[in-house]
Amino acid sequence: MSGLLKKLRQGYGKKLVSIHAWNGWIVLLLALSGLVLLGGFWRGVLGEGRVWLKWIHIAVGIASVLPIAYYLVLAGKHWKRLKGKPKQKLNVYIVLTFLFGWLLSGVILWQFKLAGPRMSNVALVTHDLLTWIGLPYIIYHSLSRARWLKDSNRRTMQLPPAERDVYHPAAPQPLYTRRAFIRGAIGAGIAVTVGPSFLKWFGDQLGSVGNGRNMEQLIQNDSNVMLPAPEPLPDSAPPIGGGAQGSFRVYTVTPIPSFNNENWSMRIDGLVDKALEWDWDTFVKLKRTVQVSDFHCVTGWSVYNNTWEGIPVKEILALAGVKGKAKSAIFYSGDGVYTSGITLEQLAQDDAMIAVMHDGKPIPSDLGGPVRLIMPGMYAYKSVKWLNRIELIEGEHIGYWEQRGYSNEAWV
Ligand SMILES: Nc1nc2c(c(=O)[nH]1)N[C@H]1C(S)=C(S)[C@@H](COP(=O)(O)O)O[C@H]1N2
Ligand SMILES: [Mo]
Repeated sequence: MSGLLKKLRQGYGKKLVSIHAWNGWIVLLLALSGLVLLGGFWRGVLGEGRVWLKWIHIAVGIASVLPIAYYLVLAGKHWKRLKGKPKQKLNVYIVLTFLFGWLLSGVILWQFKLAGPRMSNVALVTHDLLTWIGLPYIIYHSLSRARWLKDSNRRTMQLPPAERDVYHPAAPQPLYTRRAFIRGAIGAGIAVTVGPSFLKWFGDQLGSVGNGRNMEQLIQNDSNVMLPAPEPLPDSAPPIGGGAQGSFRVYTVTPIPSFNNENWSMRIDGLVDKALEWDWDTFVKLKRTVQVSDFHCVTGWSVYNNTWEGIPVKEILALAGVKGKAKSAIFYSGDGVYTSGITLEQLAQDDAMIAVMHDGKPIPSDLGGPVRLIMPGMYAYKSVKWLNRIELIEGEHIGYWEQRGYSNEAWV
């Protein structure tokens, strides 16, 4: 072992440089893939590619252990060389903290099923937070140390390169070097570019912790006009769940559709005794029930204690009468694109619900209102938003995300 360590440590200066370069490329790759995975815009564009990209991100993330471990082997010597350079030491600590934090939270997100929803939630927020702070830091770090900047500094200082780090009482000390100015400009540029999105993200996180401010915004933003508004049952207002905890991330693969009494309807057809269709007037009169359940997205976030009010899927199936041949149902979204398939066996769950209200209020358009499917036992990609049709079929249906790599069995 010590023989190997010795070998690894030989010529460490060059090795440090190459570790630094490798690490830089890995961070760049992870940053690009990570930002694309995060961005709502790319969800729709990428489709199936998103699942691939996620695996690339995970694989590169795991591979990032190698340069970190190699650095740790050389760290002792590096540390000696940094003697008397507290700023550079601090930089090493900061970068290592980010790398370890990303790695640890990333592994939890990768193994979210083992970690459970609460751990994954914390890991996701940590991963995002580290990215918001760490990425600008690293961009600043690499830009402000780029060779062209060093060269420009040398010209400013008018000192031979070998002496530029030496305290030199005779040399004039300019108040603002050209390098300091360019660094300041880079820092300001990054702050202006990243700042607003960071503040928005940060606000969303705060809103999700306490008073559900986030939800109020979603309700204000509601572009549906469904009349009459559904009257909440006593169990919904106030919600027996005590109010949802956490915030929904608005996911959609299409522009968000808007509905009103004219363009909205609900239908059940396929292998049923009689196909049925409701307009809003008749649909709001169907008997509803209330349930409290948690909502888990497969990407790691959850919203707890949702009080949903709606029609149990069972009741709708019973109204139409399911033919013996039928094995599963396709749930269609009014966005015209999104679907998900669920077997009748799975739909026998009491809590499978066609939801009309959340915490005593109509479901806003961003969250899939006026009507969305809720399958509390399953990951939320089964919970089709803007639900407008149920079709009973003989076989199995592979839905939108299921075609793109998500498991058709989605039990949490
Ligand atoms: N029509 C439609 N339904 C959908 C989706 C979608 O993109 N379009 N995304 C699914 C996924 S992956 C999740 S996690 C939840 C998110 O629900 P929310 O946007 O209300 O938070 O909706 C599910 N239902
Ligand atoms: Mo999801």
